[in-house]
Amino acid sequence: MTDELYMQRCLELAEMGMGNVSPNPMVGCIIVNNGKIIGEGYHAKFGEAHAEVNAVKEVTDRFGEAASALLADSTAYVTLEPCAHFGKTPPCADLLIRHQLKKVVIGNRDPFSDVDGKGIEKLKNAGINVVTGILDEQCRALNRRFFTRINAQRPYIILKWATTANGFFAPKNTIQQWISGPLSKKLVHKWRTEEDAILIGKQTAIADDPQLSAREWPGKNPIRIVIDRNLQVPLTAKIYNDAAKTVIINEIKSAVEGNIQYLQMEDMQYYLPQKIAFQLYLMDIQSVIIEGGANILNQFISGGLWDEARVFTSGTSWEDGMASPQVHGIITEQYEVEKDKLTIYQNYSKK
Ligand code: AOF
Ligand code: ZN
Repeated sequence: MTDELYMQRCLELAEMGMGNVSPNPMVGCIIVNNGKIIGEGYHAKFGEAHAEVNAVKEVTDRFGEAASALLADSTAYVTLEPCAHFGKTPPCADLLIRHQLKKVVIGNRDPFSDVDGKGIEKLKNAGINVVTGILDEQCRALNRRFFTRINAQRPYIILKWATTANGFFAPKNTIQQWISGPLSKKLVHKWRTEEDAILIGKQTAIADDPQLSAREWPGKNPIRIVIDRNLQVPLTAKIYNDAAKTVIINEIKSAVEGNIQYLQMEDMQYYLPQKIAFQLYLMDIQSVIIEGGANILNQFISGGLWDEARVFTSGTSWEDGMASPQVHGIITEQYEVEKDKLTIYQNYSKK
């Protein structure tokens, strides 16, 4: 039980890297000596120190000369197997071995091929007591984007839309009206800060003329991706006229013009979701939130190419409109956001 409690703390720390470490995983680490946490760390920024390095550093900073004896008598808890490779930083397994930690308790094995058990093996060969699989499921859930990218060679795909109480997604033949309330909008902006990319189709780009930013929540903006096969979104659209980067996937041209990257894709009428998913994987995009329109959402749903669907249902009903997408999955969360009901589905075929 104590192992689980300590791992829970590591998970909290890991989560602090959310939005800043992709395509790396979020990782948290603590060093425990004689029942006391003496150092904590997490992977805070892509390309910078790993969690274990920061946790060990806190111990050496706090305890000076006494640190080496303390570390040699301590247990390290870490949400992910310590790395074994020389990447942007030297191997964390070597660091723990050098400081002669007595025991290392791990959440998940790292699926990345340069590590994938080699970190655990290094620790064991050095005589360190290694325990694995503590809060395995929770650690995997936290890094579901990282695991999906490595195991399925595609980003983690989140679908998001709002529907009226009677199942309409958008009005027919008029501009889009906001269906969900202001707090739901804020929540969506928070979600945008958590993902690498946001994706919409041509219809939504034209009808809503959205900015696709996270302006109502502190954090970074995702890369904007627009699917516009024949380049029909007018150059007056907001996304073409601000400082942020946009990638336009289309059949006509490949070019970079200011902040716009045109990315050419062949035969977009066939296997579009699969092609987009692989293209985003190649771009190191680990997660994407797809916010419409119904056509794009339905293509990803019918292709089975989604992981989570986040659906707002408002209290209002419309007389007519375009039908909302529908998804079948495991409902994992359902709650009220002001007057809206939020339902989160997981794709059960992936379990
Ligand atoms: C750890 N602790 O905190 C993290 C790990 O390019 P690099 O050098 O930053 O290495 C990235 C890989 O290292 C990443 O794909 C994953 O396998 C592992 N991440 N490992 O021991 C950490 N963030
Ligand atoms: Zn590492």
